[in-house]
Parts: sequence; C-alpha cells; structure tokens
Amino acid sequence: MDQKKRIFSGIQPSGDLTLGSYMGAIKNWVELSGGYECFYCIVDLHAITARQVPAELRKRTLSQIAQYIACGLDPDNNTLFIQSHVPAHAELAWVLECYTMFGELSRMTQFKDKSSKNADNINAGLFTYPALMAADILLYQTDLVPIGDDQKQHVELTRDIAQRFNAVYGDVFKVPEHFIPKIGARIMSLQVPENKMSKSDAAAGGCVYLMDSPDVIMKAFKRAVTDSDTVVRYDPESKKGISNLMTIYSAATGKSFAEIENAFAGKGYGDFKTAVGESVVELLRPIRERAETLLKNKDYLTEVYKKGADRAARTAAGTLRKVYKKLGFVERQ
Ligand code: AQP
Repeated sequence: MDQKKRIFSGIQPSGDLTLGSYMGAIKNWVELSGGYECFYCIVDLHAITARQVPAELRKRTLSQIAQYIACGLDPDNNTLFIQSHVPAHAELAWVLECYTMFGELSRMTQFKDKSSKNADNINAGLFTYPALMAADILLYQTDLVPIGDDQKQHVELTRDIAQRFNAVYGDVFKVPEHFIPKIGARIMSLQVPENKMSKSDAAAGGCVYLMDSPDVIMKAFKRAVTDSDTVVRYDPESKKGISNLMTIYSAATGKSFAEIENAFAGKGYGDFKTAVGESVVELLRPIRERAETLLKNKDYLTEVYKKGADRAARTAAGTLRKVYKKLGFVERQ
C-alpha cells in the first residue's frame, strides 16, 4: 500500500484560538486529516517572540490541545503535540537560519507588521521566526501545509530554503505545497474589518474566541462594524465589514455568497448580523462543550501530548540525523 502523504501545521499559543484560527486553519486540518498522515502542533517556541505571562501560556497551551481535539482532531489518527517537547525543531531551526538570507527575512510582511506594532520588542526571534517555521515543516518531510493566507509567504520561503539546501546536499527535504481554503482564508476583525482577526489583538470586540459563550458571541456580531449602505452584498473592496460577515456565514453554513445575498435581499443588516451570530453560536457550541469536558481530564490530555511528542520525535529524528550527516557533523555515538 502507498504511504499516505504528510501534513504539518501549527498554531502558536499567543492568545486564545479565534474564529480566524478555526476557519483559516483547524477546520481544514480536520477535513484533510482522513487522507493524510497529520502532524498538528502547538508552536509554543514561536509564541515567545512576543512577551507571554508564563502561567497563562501554560494554561493556554493545554486548552489549545483540548480545543484541537474538540474541533474533531482524533489523537489516535493525528499526531497532536507541543513544539518545545521535540527539541529537533530548535536544532533544525539553527541549521536553516544558516541557509536563510537576511534579505529574505527582511521582506517578510509579518515581520514588518509585527515589528511596527511592537517597536519596543523587535527581537531576533521575531526576525528569524520563518526559519523556525521552515524547520517545523521540513522535519516531517511534509507534502502539504494547510494555512490561512497570511502564512503563504512563510511557506514560500520554506520551499526556497528546502530547494537551496537540496541543491547543495542532494535530496534531503521534501519541498512542501501550501493549502489555502477557498472560503475563510482571511477572517477579518469584527471592529476593524481592514485588519485580520488576530488572537493577540487587544482591540475589544474584534475577535470571536472558540471558547466564548453564546451571549458574548451574539454581542460581538451585533456590534460588528458594517457600512452606511443597507444591502447584503459581497464586495470586499467597498463593503469590507459585510463581506467579512458573509465569509464567516458561508464558512459556518456552507451557503454560497449568491444564496446569502438572495436570502437577505430587502432585509436590514440587523437580521443578517443576528443570523451570522446564531450560525457561529451553533458552530462553536459543541466545540466549547467538548473542550470544557476534556479540560477536566488533565490525565487524558497529558497522555495525548506525551504520545504525540514521542511519535513526532521519532519522525523528526530521522530528518535531523540526515541533515547533520550531510553537513559533516560527526555522528553522536
Ligand atoms: N484571521 C484569520 N483568518 C484566517 N486564518 C487565520 N489564521 C490566523 N488568523 C487567521 C491562520 O491560523 C494559523 C495559525 O496562525 P498562528 O497563530 O500560528 O499565527 P498568526 O497567523 O500570526 O495568527 P494570529 O491569530 O494573528 O496570532 P498572533 O495574534 O499571535 O499574531 C495560520 O495558518 C494562520 O494563517
């Protein structure tokens, strides 16, 4: 039997998981997981490129594991693990930093965005973040990386790094492809629809979190910024807020934009916002309830991330060993 192709993807525990994390990434991880051998990670090493409160980071990381499972990722069929538990990620990242150019890293839009927002903490880790992400992906000889579209540039750089390394040392790394969903690749803030919904975004009301109560979700949608028009029509240039709500509604219900426009023709924005809010409440209700139950069973969660790290480490070790050998490092006995 042919070996299944591999998927790697991860989310940093830099804040609580949002509807953007779900629609841009996790929903697609679940849909793809049957056909691939999947490694889904909580990339905590990435999270410290911004200052974190240690107790909160620990709590969020555990909660993120529970939310991955609650979203439908069965830990028996998917390798779910925490990045810092597999030291090969940091080891390969160093190697790949030596094969990544300063100019390439300087062109990364996420680095430019994040450094403009955090002018007092433009640390070297924020700059070399894409080399660590390349290591995450390349360690698993990944075929496909499901991401939201903000990460596309990083996966393209990963491909360049892999090809550069392979050109010198032979066929060491699989050169991965990205997978970006047709609907939900960039969910925008409900308050500033020009900006991506980001879990570390402090702007009140802009994010919907997977663990939010129905009440909080409905309030966030009722307050969502729209425009002075009254027509529910998809036009991401001049109707950013409404187009974002249509994207969310479409991803939550499977309805096309044309079906949504027809269903709300002649109705006001109030009815539409309520319908979007209700669709998200129903989408997230089972996830939140399942995650709450899982979070009461710490032993089970420990078993999941322990088993995940063991499995991931075995695969990662093979790639790292090959890389070290190619580089000319004396093999450890
Ligand atoms: N708003 C979004 N719409 C669609 N996809 C999104 N993703 C994140 N936000 C959206 C996708 O989720 C995956 C995990 O991303 P990440 O957490 O590792 O990094 P990020 O892209 O920097 O996410 P955030 O929420 O914006 O984190 P912070 O606030 O810490 O910077 C990726 O596939 C991403 O595309």
